[in-house]
Amino acid sequence: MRSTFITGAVAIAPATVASAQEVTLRALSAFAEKTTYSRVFELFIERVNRDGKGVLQINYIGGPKAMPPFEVGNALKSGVVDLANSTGAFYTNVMPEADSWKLTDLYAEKMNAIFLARHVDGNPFHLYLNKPISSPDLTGLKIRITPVYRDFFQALGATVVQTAPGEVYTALERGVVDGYGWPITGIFDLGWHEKTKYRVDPGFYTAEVSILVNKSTWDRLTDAQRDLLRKAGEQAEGAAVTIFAEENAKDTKRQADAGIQTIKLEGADGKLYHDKAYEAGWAGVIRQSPQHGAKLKEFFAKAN
Ligand code: 173
Repeated sequence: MRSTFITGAVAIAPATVASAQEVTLRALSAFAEKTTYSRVFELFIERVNRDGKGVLQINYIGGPKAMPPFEVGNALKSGVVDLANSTGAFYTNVMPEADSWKLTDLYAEKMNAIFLARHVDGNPFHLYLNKPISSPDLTGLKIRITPVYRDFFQALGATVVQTAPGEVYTALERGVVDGYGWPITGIFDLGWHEKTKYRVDPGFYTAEVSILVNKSTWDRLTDAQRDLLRKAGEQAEGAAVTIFAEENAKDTKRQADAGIQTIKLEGADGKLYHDKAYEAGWAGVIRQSPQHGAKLKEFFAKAN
């Protein structure tokens, strides 16, 4: 039997996987509980637990209070947890290619994971600032990042500081950073609007948050148990574009109402900003994964 794993304040007991009878899987979210990027996952868990009596139940351990987001990838890989709600940017330590997403084969090969469902889509990232800019030049600015933004913001001259979402508020409050990268939705969840003066438009890329299952766990499940997870996953994935179209509009208005001003990079500046995002983004993917990066660009870059 695996030993109990202790992380932060929470002791995580090993899963009981016995094929034919009800199985209980342990789940973590890399995002704070009940916030924008955990909500669909929490609904997914409710659905599985409601429909899965006698088949499969999920024990939701929680968010970053239970484990720091950048450690969740390893916890999933090793089977310390069976399911994880996370985004590629949080597990590039385990799988560098995750930053460019959607490589179902690589998930099994590199992370011992099954990519169950992407429940965030059509959700652009933005740069948020406390100091104004008048062109796509971030020279002299310190910006909070994850791997998602690193190459782009560095290409624009920024000094970058990687933090988990849970540290953004304090970093802003103490002036450790002058701004941060984050999608269009969710800045109200952790109170960042209080410390944010500007949002830079246009947005760039699209955020990805997904439910992953440890592959060894997956292989031990019965067809009925897998089916339950697949169905709940499909439901979550199917709803993503519609949910985020609404959420994006809602939070854009809420930001304006909260007094966050929009810095619109238009014309040549807007084009340069957009083009740099993709150019620097792809250069970064290819640098981090010489083996798969170029191929990924072939598959994905058309959409840009
Ligand atoms: O900014 C982040 O922490 C990050 O990379 C991310 C990715 C997807 C959704 C929200 C945030």
